[in-house]
Amino acid sequence: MKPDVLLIGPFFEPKQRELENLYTCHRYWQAPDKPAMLASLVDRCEVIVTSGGRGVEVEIMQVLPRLKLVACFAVGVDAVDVEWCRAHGVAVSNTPEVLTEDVADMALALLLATVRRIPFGDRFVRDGRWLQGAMPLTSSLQGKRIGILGLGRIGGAIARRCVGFNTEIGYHDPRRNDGVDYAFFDDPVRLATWADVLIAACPGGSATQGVVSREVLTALGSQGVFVNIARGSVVDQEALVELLSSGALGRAGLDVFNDEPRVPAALIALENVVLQPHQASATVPTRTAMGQIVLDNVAAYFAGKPLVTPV
Ligand code: 8YV
Repeated sequence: MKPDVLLIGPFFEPKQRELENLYTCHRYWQAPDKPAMLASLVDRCEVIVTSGGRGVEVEIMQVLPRLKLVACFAVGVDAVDVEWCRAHGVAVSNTPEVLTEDVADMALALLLATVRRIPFGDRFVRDGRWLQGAMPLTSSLQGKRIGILGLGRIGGAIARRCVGFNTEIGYHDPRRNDGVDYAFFDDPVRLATWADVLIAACPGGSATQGVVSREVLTALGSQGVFVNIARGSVVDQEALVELLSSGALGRAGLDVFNDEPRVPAALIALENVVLQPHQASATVPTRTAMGQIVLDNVAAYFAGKPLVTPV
């Protein structure tokens, strides 16, 4: 008898298939009668697997008294109530490190695409407008001040790349890092006032909800660039759209949004933004490695061994 696993939503298909070969997986998102599926698992489901975007509701976890592990296909576990899990003896695992470099690459890709107007230039060539004259000049990244919000693994990898682009680096983080010589700012508004570019690289969740506030975006200013590869929740999205529309904020490169995959029409209409559909970790090698970590954590749990990457 293979152990049961409740799969809340789909994840990287080849690794999901491996999981489904090893365990009796119950596809929650496809269940026509979800309460009936949960009821059938009450006395036997010890493991939930879910993606970062989907997470899992407390209402689901609390009907599974034997639940012991929520294995998350993501580094960010803000869609899982980790406090609730802790209080109820449920471990949570994530997929750190393997995605750091790809996510940092996306931050730089969005930054360059935004500052140098790469999508605009691409359309300019395709639409035949080059034949009528040269594309307008863009601003430059050279010598700019980059403010990084959250100097964890991903923020650190972004900073290392920014050094190679001849920029100056500052950061705000709850913890000052004495191992680096980037300028530290004890407050996001002060960081944004100093910076030409603000990159959000902090975790999502209640602690960072709206940390990129209207005040922060206003401080970044009409020539400022905002890049978000963190979570939509870290920014006041309404203020972001408003300030980009009025020109009070210069440009933005966004991989993440509130209420994905829905992106406000007002944002889509803007020419001064570059948009991505939450793609930062979405490469085949990284998603393969993330999926393997999910499998390793589930295997460790059923083997009675310590989890590979507990949160
Ligand atoms: C994934 C992510 O896109 O790891 C994270 O926290 O945001 C991404 O890698 C997503 O969570 C996969 O479901």
